[in-house]
Amino acid sequence: MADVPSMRELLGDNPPQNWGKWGDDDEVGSLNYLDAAQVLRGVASVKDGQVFTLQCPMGHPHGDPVFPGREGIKREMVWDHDVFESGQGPSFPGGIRASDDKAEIFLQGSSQYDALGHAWYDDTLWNGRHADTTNGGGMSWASVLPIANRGVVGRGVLIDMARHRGKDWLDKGETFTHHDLQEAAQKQGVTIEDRDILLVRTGFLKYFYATPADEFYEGFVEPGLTYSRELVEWFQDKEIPNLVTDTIANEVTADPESGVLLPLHASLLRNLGVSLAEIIWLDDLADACAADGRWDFLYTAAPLKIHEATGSPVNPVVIR
Ligand code: UVW
Repeated sequence: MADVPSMRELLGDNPPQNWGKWGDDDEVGSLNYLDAAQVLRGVASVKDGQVFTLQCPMGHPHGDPVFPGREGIKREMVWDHDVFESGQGPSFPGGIRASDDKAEIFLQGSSQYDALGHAWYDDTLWNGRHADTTNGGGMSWASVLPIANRGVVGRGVLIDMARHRGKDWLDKGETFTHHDLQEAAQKQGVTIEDRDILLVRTGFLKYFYATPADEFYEGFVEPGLTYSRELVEWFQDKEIPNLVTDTIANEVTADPESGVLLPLHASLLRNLGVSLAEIIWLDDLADACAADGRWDFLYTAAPLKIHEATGSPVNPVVIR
């Protein structure tokens, strides 16, 4: 730990940054790139009318994939047949009965969008606001609500890194760069265009569901994109609004060279305002894309409108 540099030391004093670009009060960041022209570009990539929903189920019998320290949904029935039969349920005129349940969830514990204020360093969040805006019971700045209000719609492009490397899933800690993404894109016959919503499949969720939890979490380190200033500049130059992956945290868990944890959360989310969507199921979509060789589509997503929340469950819908 003593040898690990601080985030500032890793990213430098003048990292690529979009603070102020869309005004001092902006809370959705690079989603601003998704203007009407981008929506229409997404619509233009719909050819067959195939629909895919990308959420992982909450409460899967195998367990839910979550970052260590979090738990999957805890759901319980409030009304069921027995409750009514035992006379403990309400009695409604005419005799109608209903099932009802409630849940305790980590808002970052399922397929999710991160709020732009979700991760920070040097006490400062997206757009330069102080991290004390997370105090007091909720996020008074850059919560997930502005993203939920806005919605995410545009042309999505899927890069299948697992398929590219001939694997069912990438290994723990296996990394790749924007050069690898472009190489895979070229092999797939698709171009990552400016302002595309970038989906990257590693197969790691497939590994999660195929593996006992203790094996999956042992020495927890996911595969993923690895930090370099050049990679951040590539995101900036291409005006990527949203990174969507089938991993729990969108990037290799710890930067292999420095040991710094989640530097892309700092450099993409905090500094550029790139939205992060995590734990997104991409396997069925990838199979369909591989079958007909079309890797672009209309991507739509809207996290839940939860006041002052750090993130929210989401079920993105893709139409191709
Ligand atoms: C952490 O907050 C640690 O990760 P995530 O953004 O994946 O929820």
